[in-house]
Amino acid sequence: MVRLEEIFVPDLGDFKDVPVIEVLVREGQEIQSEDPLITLESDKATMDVPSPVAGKVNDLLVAVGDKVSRGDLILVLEVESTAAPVEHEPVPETPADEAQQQQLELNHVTAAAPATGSGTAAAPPSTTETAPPARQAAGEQVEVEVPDIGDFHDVEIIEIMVAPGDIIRAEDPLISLESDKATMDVPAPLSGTVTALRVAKGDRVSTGSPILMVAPVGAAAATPDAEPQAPPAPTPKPAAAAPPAAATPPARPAPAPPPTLPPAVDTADAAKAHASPSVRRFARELGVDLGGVPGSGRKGRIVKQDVQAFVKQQLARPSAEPASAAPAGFTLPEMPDIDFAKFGEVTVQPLGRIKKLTAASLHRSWLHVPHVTHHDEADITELESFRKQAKEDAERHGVRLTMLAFIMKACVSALKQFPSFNASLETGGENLILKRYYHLGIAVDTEEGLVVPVIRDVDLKGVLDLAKELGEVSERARDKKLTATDLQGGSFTISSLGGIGGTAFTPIVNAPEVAILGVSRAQMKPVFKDKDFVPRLMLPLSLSYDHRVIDGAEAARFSAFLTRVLEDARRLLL
Ligand code: CAO
Repeated sequence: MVRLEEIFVPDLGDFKDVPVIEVLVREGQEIQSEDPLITLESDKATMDVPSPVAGKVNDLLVAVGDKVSRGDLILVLEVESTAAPVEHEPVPETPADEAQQQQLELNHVTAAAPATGSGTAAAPPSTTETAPPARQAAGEQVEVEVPDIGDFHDVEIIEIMVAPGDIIRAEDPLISLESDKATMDVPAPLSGTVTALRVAKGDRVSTGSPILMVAPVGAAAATPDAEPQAPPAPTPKPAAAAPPAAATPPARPAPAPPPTLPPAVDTADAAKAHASPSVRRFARELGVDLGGVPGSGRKGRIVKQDVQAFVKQQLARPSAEPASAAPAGFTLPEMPDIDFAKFGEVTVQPLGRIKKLTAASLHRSWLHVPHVTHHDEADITELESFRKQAKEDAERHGVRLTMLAFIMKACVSALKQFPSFNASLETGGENLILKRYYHLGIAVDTEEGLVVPVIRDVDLKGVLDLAKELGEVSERARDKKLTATDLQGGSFTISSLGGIGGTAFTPIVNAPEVAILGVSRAQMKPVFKDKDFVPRLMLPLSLSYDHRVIDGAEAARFSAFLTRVLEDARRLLL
């Protein structure tokens, strides 16, 4: 048995004729208590109107653009007749659909008071949504903290998705953190209104750092003259799910991945876009960068329909249109989901955590960085004969002296000569950040996948010390003993496949670095020298670079310099 409940606009304080900027439900949809029904936007605040009861939308009576005031009918809900009775508030007379009135008994229920900024009504505080890491603070507010992010410390906040006055729902992303290896969103542990931010973009946070204050649903933004309203049925919410850690073997069990959030579409323009958390989430689900979506709401606010229209427009584009003509930030259409078992036997092998994190970070670099790879060869005949002589001596000291240690030193010489290769592009593309340190990332192949530990201060260390550290760090990588610190702070990366084989490849820049050196297997080759072909040991080098920062000619000069240093090891002493 069901009964029908009419849901009215609750007390909006002094506000009247407030435009509906979003309708968040449709007819036939099952909704839960507290689900937002519509979003209103006054001159002063944006407010979601939540449902006071669970049920199925029977009749939707408002549309985007309508103007509503207290007591206006929003929709009619089919509610289980066994559902707990809801506190009623007297509402102005509003005729419901007469035919329905004849069929079923109608109850009048006012939606829970929206949590808003100043000047609106508020409901009694709810204490049901204070699960960690949201901590109950003074009065009715809750402090939300960074959840357990594993071994990561001082992780940079690259985006703040909410502002004071925003109404958020549990699981809405609050902030984005970026470590060297991963971007992770911190979701809201509860629904409510953001009352204050405790962080700013660019701040660095760790597990337990305060992020913001929230007035939980039903407890928000009380004003001295506020009238109490019937709160929605309390629904305990889970604690914020911990975001994934970066590609480092965990010293303790890995934190749970974020619930269902797709990867962030995190451009600077998206961060600036004027949109509610629910619209941001909707855009994320579709992979749309809000930075490219024109807003039709007041003051250019982006509403859900704008995102839908944007997607339709993109899908309608002729397929022959070049990708470069796409608006900035629009992400690629999804690949079709194919059932390969239709064509033959298959085995499904789950990807490990490192593989998944590496995939995300490589894909991000590939999409953000315009790559060019410059190929070259260095004559390392002399250097290799020197290495062989020194190798035995090194072995007596327990050190395996491979060519890579020399290549690291040679790279530092080249980076000093060409500082723009030891740099990062500032977000926004206005400045280049030149690094005065020489911390080299070394790609290490492990059973779990690729990891890139960083060897620090390569300029200050000798070749033997570097060879020793290289051996230790690659062993720790393979034994899953790297710490988060081992993976951070690189300024340039080397990926050497020389021990395996190959003549050339195109390494992907380890963004936000701007260049990476790929090393393939050295080979004896006939080289024309002084009117004769002579056998020389040639080392193939593949330098990939960010073309926004480095020109082709600069890359060719860097590469030529590097090969000269490798050809004459004495230059390493300079
Ligand atoms: N040409 C010829 N021989 C080479 C060589 C080269 N360019 N580089 C290494 N070798 C030789 C070494 O000298 C060593 O031989 P000896 O034992 O006779 O001295 C042998 O190959 C094995 O070397 P290695 O690979 O174990 O050691 P390394 O210091 O050269 O490299 C490391 C260390 C950790 C970089 C490497 O083991 C590794 O993991 N490489 C894979 C990196 C990777 O996966 N990159 C792809 C990333 S996608 O862009």
